[in-house]
Amino acid sequence: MPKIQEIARGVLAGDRRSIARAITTIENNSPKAQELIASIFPHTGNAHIIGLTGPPGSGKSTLIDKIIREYRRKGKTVGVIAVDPTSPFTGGAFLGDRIRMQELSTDQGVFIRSMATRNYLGGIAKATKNAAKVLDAAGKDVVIVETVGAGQSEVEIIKVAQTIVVLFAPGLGDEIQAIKAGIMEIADIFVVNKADRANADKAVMDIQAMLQLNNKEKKWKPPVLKTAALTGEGVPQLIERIEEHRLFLEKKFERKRSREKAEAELVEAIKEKVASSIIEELKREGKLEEFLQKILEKKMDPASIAEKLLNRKFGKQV
Ligand SMILES: Nc1nc2c(ncn2[C@@H]2O[C@H](COP(=O)(O)OP(=O)(O)OP(=O)(O)O)[C@@H](O)[C@H]2O)c(=O)[nH]1
Ligand SMILES: [Mg+2]
Repeated sequence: MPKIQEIARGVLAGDRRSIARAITTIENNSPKAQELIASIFPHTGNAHIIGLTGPPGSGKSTLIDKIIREYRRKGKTVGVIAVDPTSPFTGGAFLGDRIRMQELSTDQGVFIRSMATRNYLGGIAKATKNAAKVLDAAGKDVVIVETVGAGQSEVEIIKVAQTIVVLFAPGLGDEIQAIKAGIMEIADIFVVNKADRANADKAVMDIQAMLQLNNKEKKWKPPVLKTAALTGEGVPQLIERIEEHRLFLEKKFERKRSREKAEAELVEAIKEKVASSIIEELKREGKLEEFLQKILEKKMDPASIAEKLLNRKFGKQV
């Protein structure tokens, strides 16, 4: 592996191998990852980051394939991060994605990468965010993050996006119920895919009914669109709405959203740094087990221990 600064320079030049190496560095979460992010960070903030989530099999990958082609037709470059919950070696869907996307992977304006959730144990949201930063710094105009909309961790992952697209397929009524918590509130655009199937209109109406209950006071009214990803029908309209949302953010909310995002990122970074430095210290002193034992024996609660440790580290004023 070349040095981090070399990788960073390669990323900024849009070099594919450097981008791949940068993301691998992030996946390994070594101290080098931070050095890398620090050096590319000033060059981020130009890409439009789109999150696309939905139940398994709703057609996310098929749709992304068509979205990429549409953006390419418009002369825009695209990066994709597919956060895949299945093993990269046995997952059928992943294999399908691979074959479909292989054709696109010879296009220099496209970069596609799968990241398997099992490797991260909770850190996947951070890894995804940083991988998106790499593609942003590499000059991609659009970065798409694909996740399977299932639980809280997916909500965390998808929050890295500026525009969140939630995909459904007709007849997946139960899934609509299952993922509606959390995801429904943060969706900017709803898509009912497989519009070629019966019940597509019913699914559109179901979502619209749900939105009427939820979104009364929002300035951006999430549209509900239909697509047929296999044929590409409805994709240009979807891109139009995504662009509209981007302009909406730029005009009205971007500063606020970015500020909130900056704050959330800072809080996250502080938490991580403080926690790991205290835990490392306890490990070095051989005291970690002692404190864990206190919790297990109900002699002290975790919050009180945390306070004690913070006081010790920073003095009483904390
Ligand atoms: N009839 C119909 N089938 C579709 C459409 N879009 C996708 N499919 C099919 O639905 C299946 C799942 O598509 P994928 O794109 O792999 O779905 P996904 O949401 O990425 O799936 P996971 O990544 O496994 O969660 C495939 O067999 C697709 O060919 C569509 O518009 N109409
Ligand atoms: Mg997929």
